[in-house]
Amino acid sequence: MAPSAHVDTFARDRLPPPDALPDFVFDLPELRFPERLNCAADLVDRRVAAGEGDRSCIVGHGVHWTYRELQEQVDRIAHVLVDDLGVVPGNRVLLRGANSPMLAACWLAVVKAGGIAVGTMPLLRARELAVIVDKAQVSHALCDLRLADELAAARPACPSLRHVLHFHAAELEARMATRPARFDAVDTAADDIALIAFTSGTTGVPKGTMHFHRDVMAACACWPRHVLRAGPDDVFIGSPPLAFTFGLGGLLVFPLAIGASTVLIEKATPDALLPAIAQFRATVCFTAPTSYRAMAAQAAGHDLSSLRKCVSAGEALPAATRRLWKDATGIELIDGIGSTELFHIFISADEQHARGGATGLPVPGYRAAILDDDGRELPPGRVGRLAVKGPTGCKYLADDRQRQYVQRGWNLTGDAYRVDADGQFVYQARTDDMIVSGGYNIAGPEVESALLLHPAVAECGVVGKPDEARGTIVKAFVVLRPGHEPGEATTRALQEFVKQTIAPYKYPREIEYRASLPRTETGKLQRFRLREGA
Ligand code: 3UK
Repeated sequence: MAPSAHVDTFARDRLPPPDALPDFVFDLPELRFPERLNCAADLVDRRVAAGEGDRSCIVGHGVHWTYRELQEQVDRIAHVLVDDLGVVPGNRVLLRGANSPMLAACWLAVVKAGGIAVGTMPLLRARELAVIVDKAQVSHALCDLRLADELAAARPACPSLRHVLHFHAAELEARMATRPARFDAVDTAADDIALIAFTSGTTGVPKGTMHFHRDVMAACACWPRHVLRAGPDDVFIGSPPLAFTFGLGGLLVFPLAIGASTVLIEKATPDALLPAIAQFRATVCFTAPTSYRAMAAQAAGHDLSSLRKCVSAGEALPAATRRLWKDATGIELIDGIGSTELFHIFISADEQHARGGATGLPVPGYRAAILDDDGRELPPGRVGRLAVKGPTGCKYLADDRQRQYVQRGWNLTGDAYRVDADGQFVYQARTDDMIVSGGYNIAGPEVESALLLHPAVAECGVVGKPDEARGTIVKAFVVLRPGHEPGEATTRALQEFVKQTIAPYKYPREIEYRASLPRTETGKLQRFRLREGA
């Protein structure tokens, strides 16, 4: 290993022990990295040095920066961090804000200065922020002024947090104006930690996943290059927060890696995303399956002619949603499963390989297998635990759950999957979401996919409900489309429809109607909350 540039070795000292690390495989020529690498410098400075500084880079929040302009913002922020706030390589710097060009510049500045960026979801409350600050022993924070309150409320519980600086017409910009426009990137080792991304953690303390500078560049070399295949003239847009690695990759790191441009909008609900695609002539869109479903219903009123590639991730893409989007826009969705632990997508299908109901094939650079409970590889057709390895992998910050996620060198994502004869990986459910009813194994998402084919269903969630006679029954929570009424007749129609679509024993014995379903900020259905309500 090349010598670390980190003066503060807190994170490095808390990497998992060698025997708890996943296997790392680098079997593509583009996965050979130099010993010293600063991913922020690689993404921004290299482009400017290559004479492409005038290319359009980041748009949003009333600004439009070229690569050269972004570089200047990043360098001034890096100077503020180092000269004014005393950030040393290895310090954890918390970032808080909705997606915006400034938030992106702050991320790049922290990483360029050798710090470790700790992104946080905009909706987090003081209590949740305090847990993250404590776990990562965060020393500094850059925070959007409009989100200052919760962080301020957290501070009494955050003794490690010495400096908070606000941005967006605030102190950070005032200080930037006094600092030099050029900053030399800290000469980090390729395996110095660049970021800690916390998992959304539906239960328990969130896990901090650590990623090296090398991991960020490895992610760029795999899925974007081999599956997405966007180009320098593409304009990226989407909804996932930069604090979520789906958003960090799709809306910042991947476009910069190819010299493309990215639109960072603060509010990216389906209603807001559609007009933004038209306004910015966006060509590549990243969002979650439910967002595509909602946008498909309204697509006709918007000019989406600029769009050419649409990526769905975060949860399983139902075949019905793929069809709706194709009918509305003519575009075949690119589905991909990724995780915070692996940084980004590792199984996916491009437009040519897309097949309704299947996620796709292992992304070049990654290997995937289906294992039984004893870790033995299962043949095609059998449902088991999804296992993955590649150039990136799980490295939790001081967390015993490392030995659950990583076993025998494989990353176990917690998903039940099956491989079909054609090699396509087919999602079943989260392993702990499989419903066992009347002796049958039923995957909730399969029942959801069937319900979504019915024209009355806008959204739905299917869980197991404890039942005296059967142990567990299949229960569906359904949001109806406008013009459809809840009631006995609708319930019977939906049940009959499911029985006609998939094996009859999987039909929901109980259906409850809701105005909306509980979702995380990353677009995932919170099944545990539905189960509590069942
Ligand atoms: C589920 C999917 C079926 C699956 C993520 C792309 O979602 C991301 O990261 P998280 O850590 O969650 C990981 C889990 O989410 N999942 C994600 N995508 C799919 N299930 N089909 C999909 N296409 O349970 C997985 O284990 O929040 C996604 C890129 C980066 C990410 N961090």
